[in-house]
Amino acid sequence: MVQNTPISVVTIDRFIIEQEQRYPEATGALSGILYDLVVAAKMIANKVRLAGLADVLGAQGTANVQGEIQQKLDVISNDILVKALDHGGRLCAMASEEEEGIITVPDKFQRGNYVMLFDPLDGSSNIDVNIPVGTIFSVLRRVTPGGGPGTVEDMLQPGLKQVAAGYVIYGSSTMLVYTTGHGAHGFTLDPAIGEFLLSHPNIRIPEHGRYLSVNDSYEKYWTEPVKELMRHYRGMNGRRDAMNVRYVGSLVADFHRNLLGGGLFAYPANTKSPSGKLRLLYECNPLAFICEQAGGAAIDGRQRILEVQPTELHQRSPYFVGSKADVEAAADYLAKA
Ligand code: AHM
Ligand code: MG
Repeated sequence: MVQNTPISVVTIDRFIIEQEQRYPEATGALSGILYDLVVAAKMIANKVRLAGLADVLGAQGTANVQGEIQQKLDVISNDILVKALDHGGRLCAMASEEEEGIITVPDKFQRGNYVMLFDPLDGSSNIDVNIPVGTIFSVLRRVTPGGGPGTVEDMLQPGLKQVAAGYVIYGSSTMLVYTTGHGAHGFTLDPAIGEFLLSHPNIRIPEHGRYLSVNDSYEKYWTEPVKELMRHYRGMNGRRDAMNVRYVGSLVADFHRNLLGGGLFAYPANTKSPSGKLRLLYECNPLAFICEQAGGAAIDGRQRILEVQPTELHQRSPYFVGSKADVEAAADYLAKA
């Protein structure tokens, strides 16, 4: 007899509405932002699927604010997100890893009380070789008064102030994982009907990790405490079993695997990059929010990521995120630095 796999009939729209109904004071603005984001995610997924066929591959020939070569799909994804989110009357500004300054909402549209920050297509250097990439987003309530354009001040808030955050992974399937502070929930895009369906409710990350994700080609630039910590994860100091090393080099892919299977992603500071590589506002904060909601943790080596007060839009941070016990080990070892 053929066993049918149960199919989720909980669409992401339904889930968002049901979450909103738990808060009678909710205005629906946050739900609206999430609906717009879902549309953008489907559009980006469609472009990513065509990579290799359509004329979207390869470098655009321009450099972004960090001096990195932008891929065409970076630019396309950025445009999709801005256009999907600028006119709904819920945001007063946006900020993107791909743009130097903030993106204001044009005067012709209403402005709302939220700001959104995003990395439109993280890991995009991997697209040419068909490796999963992702979109990462973070939503904050504005702190500046009035209904005028949002400002940088609205963006420079600690991650604890996020009201929603999430990511989309364009992998063997497209998944969207998000939180509004009530658990982390995952949805898989059913391409036949074009809907994200609830596939991973209330994700819990295992307490101890199986996987260690770190680029150890930087080992010679690590400090002694970081080297010691990595020996610990590899079971070389006899205090734990060796973790399996898995490094895709695409943050969303590495994070997603570790979130579901248990593990730690680390991008430590090193003598060549004293603040690491990843961006606090576009990458570290949103994934830290998700990870904490799933029972994990995230630090910059000294401090809980979500408590770091940002000072610059494109600020980088060392990053250790994943299973709680493994992040605690990082805190212990790095306290000796
Ligand atoms: P990007 O935002 O320019 O795509 O860079 C971020 C990516 C992450 O996806 C990944 O974890 C990291 O860079 C890999 O860096 P490295 O090659 O130094 O290990
Ligand atoms: Mg990025």
